[in-house]
Amino acid sequence: MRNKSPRLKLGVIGIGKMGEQHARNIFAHAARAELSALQDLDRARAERLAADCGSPLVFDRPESLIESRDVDAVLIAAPDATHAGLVLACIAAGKSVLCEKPLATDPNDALRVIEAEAKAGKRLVSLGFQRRFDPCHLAVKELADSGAIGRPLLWKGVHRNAQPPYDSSGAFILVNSAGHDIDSARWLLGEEVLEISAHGLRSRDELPETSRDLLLLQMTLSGGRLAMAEIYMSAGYGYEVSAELVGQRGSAATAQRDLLCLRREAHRGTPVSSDWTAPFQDAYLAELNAWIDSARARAPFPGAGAWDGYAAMAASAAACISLAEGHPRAVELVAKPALYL
Ligand code: ISE
Repeated sequence: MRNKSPRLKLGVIGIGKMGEQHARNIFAHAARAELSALQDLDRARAERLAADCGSPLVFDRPESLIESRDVDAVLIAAPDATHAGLVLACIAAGKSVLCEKPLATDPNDALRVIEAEAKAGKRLVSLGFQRRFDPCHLAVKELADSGAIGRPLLWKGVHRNAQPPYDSSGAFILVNSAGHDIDSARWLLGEEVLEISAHGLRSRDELPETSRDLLLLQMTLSGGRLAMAEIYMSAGYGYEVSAELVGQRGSAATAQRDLLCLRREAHRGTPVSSDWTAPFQDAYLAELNAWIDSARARAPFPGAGAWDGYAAMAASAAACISLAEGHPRAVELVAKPALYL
């Protein structure tokens, strides 16, 4: 039976691939919330989605959606460069916000967000690092936290897209996509990234000269532990993400949740989707409902917050410098405000 208390009215800003998935998830799966507003630069696109999702209000400007009395909380899935400004507007309006990664495209903009949230004195900002809600990643964390592999020493990650989402430059990939891997290492090891090095290559001649669509990150963390990630945006065969914690007595790695094994023409194996949202649909739903419940209860969100978005952005920015200059780069973080301790 539906909870009698009023459902949270959610507005979604930006209805590209991820924003549309979030809007449809709210409409179809959010038990304690309703899709009340949409905004996109392409109004016709917003109106088509609205017609599919219970006819929520459609706004021309994101600020109008944020300020609307018909919106209690905001989900931001607009282009990366708009995230920090829109999050600041949500903080100013006193509204909970789930911002898709990255929090910002520059560490100073991310810093402005944590300063504004700290000044507001309440945790309004949540980040869309959905791997923290993925059952496989959660199983790895639970096993490692139990001591079953001894002290975790090394985080290893693989992040492969079938093809670059928008841009194959190293800087774009490090800011747009690598934040997931940096956050996964920080979260699973429970430490900050102190130093990062990035190396990259262009995987194929048909990509622009500036492409660095295959990247290797190496990180040293605050407790002396290590992390490394392969980030390959032109893997071709499909989309795959994995994480492994290597400990003193063993390792714990995410498994691929395969639905079937295909046997055909002397081949036996499992199909791999090229759609980067498909493997994480469970995680997106868990993240969404956890955010809704935290916003309704004005309780801390169990996933990533503004500090995590800032820390990931600071590491991404240092990785961009490392990639350009060819040597490891220190990750500079401000002292953590009391709000995040
Ligand atoms: C995309 O923006 C995402 O957020 C996906 O989770 C990530 O795996 C992909 O590489 C990004 O382009």
